[in-house]
Amino acid sequence: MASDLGLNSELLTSLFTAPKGPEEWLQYALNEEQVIQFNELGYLHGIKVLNSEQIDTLSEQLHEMVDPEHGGNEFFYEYHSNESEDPETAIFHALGAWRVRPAFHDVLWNPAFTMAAYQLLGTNFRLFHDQLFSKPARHGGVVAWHQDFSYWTWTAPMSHLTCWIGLDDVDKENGCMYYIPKSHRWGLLERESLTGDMDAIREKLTEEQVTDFDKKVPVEMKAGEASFHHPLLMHGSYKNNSEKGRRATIINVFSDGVISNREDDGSNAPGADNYPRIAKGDKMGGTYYPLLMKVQESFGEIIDKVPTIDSV
Ligand SMILES: O=C(O)CCC(=O)C(=O)O
Repeated sequence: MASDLGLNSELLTSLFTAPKGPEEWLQYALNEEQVIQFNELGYLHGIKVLNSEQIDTLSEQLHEMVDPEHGGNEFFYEYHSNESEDPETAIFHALGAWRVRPAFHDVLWNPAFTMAAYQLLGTNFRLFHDQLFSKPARHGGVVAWHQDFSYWTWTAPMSHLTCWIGLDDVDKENGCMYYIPKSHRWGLLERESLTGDMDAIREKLTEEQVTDFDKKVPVEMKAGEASFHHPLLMHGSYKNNSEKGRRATIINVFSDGVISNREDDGSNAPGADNYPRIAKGDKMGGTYYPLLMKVQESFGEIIDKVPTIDSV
């Protein structure tokens, strides 16, 4: 019987190490221009967060979890061996790996991620959930254009952030993500099927917004690099027709203090039943929404040296 790694809120391995003091945190800090870019465009990319040992270990453990019979599979919030709606393509998508394999647990406390996330949220924050997306070579499916917050309206207020980390080099050929710069100012739109028609959302957009799709930016990065995006930023990824796989792990977080907006019968929150339950009006917290950043304890003495979304 596998154990639930989510019961631990400390590092389980030596793959990542916690900085020993405030000054050690500074090596991970984004600079002011990067924070300003995130604020203006709604995203930031090419931030190195994993070394080659970390990439290899995460990749091995992802490989184990792709087998649906792997130990610990009962802890996933969602698990789709193939979520693609197109019978010609495939896409593996699962939420909850942090409770199943130690490297995916510990990556949540990776200081290269937590420092940047703190700067882009401006607050202490908690894990909401993680995600795995793997597109096989030659027939990898699409992730249709969407805004992440359209899946999260059962939490409030909107103070969320997504970090996308590549386990492979990603480019236009193997189905990298694309962002629409500044679309985080569009407001919340209805959501469409995640792995169906790539362009379904366009029906809901104004002419000007449709034109903005011409400015879409491919998020090409090396393995081990991360991108960060705002919860309303429009993004998606095309097919992988290349000879290379395209694997990613994603960390979704929210500011400490976000509450549940979920009706107890789940009626206003399709999909929310998959997550550890928090009653409507209660703070999202506890074992399964661990606090990943405690600024005061970590580098409170030098907090002024660290640019954040509120200070730039
Ligand atoms: O990996 C992908 O292609 C999609 C990921 C995504 O939608 C996200 O990180 O929010």
